Amino acid sequence: MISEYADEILKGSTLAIARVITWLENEDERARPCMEEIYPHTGNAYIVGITGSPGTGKSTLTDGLTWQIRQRELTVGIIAIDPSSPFTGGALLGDRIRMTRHSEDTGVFMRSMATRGFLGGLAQFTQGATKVLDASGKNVILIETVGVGQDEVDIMRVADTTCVVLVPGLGDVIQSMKAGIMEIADIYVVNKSDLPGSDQLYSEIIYRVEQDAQMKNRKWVPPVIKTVAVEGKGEGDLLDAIMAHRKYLEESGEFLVKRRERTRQETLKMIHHELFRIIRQRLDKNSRIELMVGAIMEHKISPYKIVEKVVNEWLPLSNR
Ligand SMILES: Nc1nc2c(ncn2[C@@H]2O[C@H](COP(=O)(O)OP(=O)(O)OP(=O)(O)O)[C@@H](O)[C@H]2O)c(=O)[nH]1
Ligand SMILES: [Mg+2]
Repeated sequence: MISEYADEILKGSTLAIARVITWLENEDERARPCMEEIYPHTGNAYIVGITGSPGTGKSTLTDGLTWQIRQRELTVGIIAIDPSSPFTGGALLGDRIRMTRHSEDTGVFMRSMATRGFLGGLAQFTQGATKVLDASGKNVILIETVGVGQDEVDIMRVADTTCVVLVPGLGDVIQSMKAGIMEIADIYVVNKSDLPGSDQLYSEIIYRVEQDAQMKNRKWVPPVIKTVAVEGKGEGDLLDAIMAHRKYLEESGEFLVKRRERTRQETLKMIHHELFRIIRQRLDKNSRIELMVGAIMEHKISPYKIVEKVVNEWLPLSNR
């Protein structure tokens, strides 16, 4: 039964892909044996992250980029981490994307995923979903995520190439470029280049990028690509830039270094997650955690002592 799903995924069945991604989403235990079986068939897809503030046109760009990739006869998997933002609202986004021109194309799998009410770690879910799409034979996987917080930085670590989308008129560009963007951006996209202020934004980013590259002695200087996603303009250039970055990574050897580091982080996170899940389950039993919290609140015991006690139950000092 379970390996049937693995088989179906390897054959590219949309139904099986959707089912197992739902398992991952719900932290359903049925996902694990399936993931184990498909794992040997992963590692072939190229993973592209697309991030930026709400409403910058990420979904429109993803759609155009998908079209460009399909023109080159490659298949596409899309994971959109839906911000459930007040701008669009959770359900709407999914509906909108399903209505795009790719909905009939079997070479494209699209999954929109709400952050609201999500059980597990988002980054961990994204990693899993990416592996499912990878094993199903999708050549390129696009991950759309909103914002530039720590969550997004974690999600973007899954990507081989990360595109940061900026638009004129948001006003917080300099601020957001300081806040971690420069660490993750391999390519900058100035979308909505039809709007006033886009030339200025473009020059500003180039200036900052070059300054940063010089200061940190970067070998890859992120290119800045102008697009008008609503008119389908510039997306071919964007795809060329992504391919150029891929070539750079592969030729410099950074590709393997990057993927190795990712594998290390993923493995550590999985161990962390699983240990925590087990301990959490036990602590929830008989409301033990509530008793502990009560005792801490009454200052009968310190949280430090509790941590020591709990850890000692599972990993006695003599074993460490
Ligand atoms: N003028 C202009 N509008 C654009 C362009 N690209 C997208 N838009 C519009 O910007 C709005 C937001 O586009 P989306 O693609 O939904 O943006 P998003 O970044 O995915 O939004 P969230 O997922 O809600 O963060 C829509 O109304 C688009 O039509 C562009 O190049 N120029
Ligand atoms: Mg979107």
